[in-house]
Amino acid sequence: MKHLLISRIESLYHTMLRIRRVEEAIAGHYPMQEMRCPVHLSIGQEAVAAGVCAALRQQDGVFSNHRAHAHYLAKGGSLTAMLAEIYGKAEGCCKGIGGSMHMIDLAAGFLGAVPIVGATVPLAVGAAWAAKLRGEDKVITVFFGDGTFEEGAVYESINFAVLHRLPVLFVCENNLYACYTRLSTRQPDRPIHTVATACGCKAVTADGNDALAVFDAASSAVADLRAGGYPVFLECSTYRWREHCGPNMDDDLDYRPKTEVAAWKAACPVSRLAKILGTLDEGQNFMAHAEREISAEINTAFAGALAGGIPQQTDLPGYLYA
Ligand SMILES: Cc1ncc(C[n+]2csc(CCOP(=O)(O)OP(=O)(O)O)c2C)c(N)n1
Ligand SMILES: [Mg+2]
Repeated sequence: MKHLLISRIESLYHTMLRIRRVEEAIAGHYPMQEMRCPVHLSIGQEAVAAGVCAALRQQDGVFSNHRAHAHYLAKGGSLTAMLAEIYGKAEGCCKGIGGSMHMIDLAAGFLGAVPIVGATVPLAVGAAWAAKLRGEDKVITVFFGDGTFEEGAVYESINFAVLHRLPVLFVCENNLYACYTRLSTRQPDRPIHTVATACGCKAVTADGNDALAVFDAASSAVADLRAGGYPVFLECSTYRWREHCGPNMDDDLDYRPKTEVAAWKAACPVSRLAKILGTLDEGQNFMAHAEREISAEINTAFAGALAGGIPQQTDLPGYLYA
């Protein structure tokens, strides 16, 4: 039992550290202006992607949104194909014509990311409906932000999923902001998950900076879904560290209280598990090894992505429905 818990902590730590280092590397390369698409980084929010995806199987499907890198990587999407996509290379996961906000890796069960806020929620419900009709043993997860609750399709989707008892895990990453606007000035004063409960959807919450807590909540939700129960809504509280869109910090803009930013940084999800690992025999070795391994992987993946070619204009009609 103890061994299982340690290997779970190691695996969650590794997933989060990998996401953190990949996104830091993206932020580092961005000023070179070779990445010609916007990037929305999840630094600070890694525990949600890591905890939820650790509760899923390869054949389970995941949908994401504009802030997609963490979900894609946690679900097992190819790092080189993701970087190639961000660099606009033909070898990218969307042939280099989608960019950071259009990620897909069907082999990993990462069914897609779309930047239109709320757009993947109905897609996930449709995928779950298809899975149910086909008798497939899979659950569909969709990650979205607190801002998604300002889109009507989300309410309709939850209603439909409850009505048809579809195997959907709705994961709301409540990071308190949509761009520069605080939740309290955009939505009524009520916990977001109560909207799901009002639609008859089972709802649970988790500390979104605690990967173990997210994993536990997601695991029991997924167990319910697999048993043929109702869809489940999981609200995770978390916080974005960098600017809404782009590689930089934007604390100078003063739209977030400095004390709030500092408190959330002190609750860093990666350091949280590092503290636990630091108390274990071999924990320091594990972390040092993970750093080296991830650094080597990132260097290789950047080199591979940069070596790719650019998409040809003549290929464009091949991706259009006429
Ligand atoms: C329908 C639609 N409206 C507006 C936008 C512009 N936009 C992009 S991201 C975003 C904020 C999303 O906030 P949230 O859902 O909380 O996700 P977060 O960025 O915090 O992860 C907005 C308004 C959009 N992409 N789609
Ligand atoms: Mg948000």
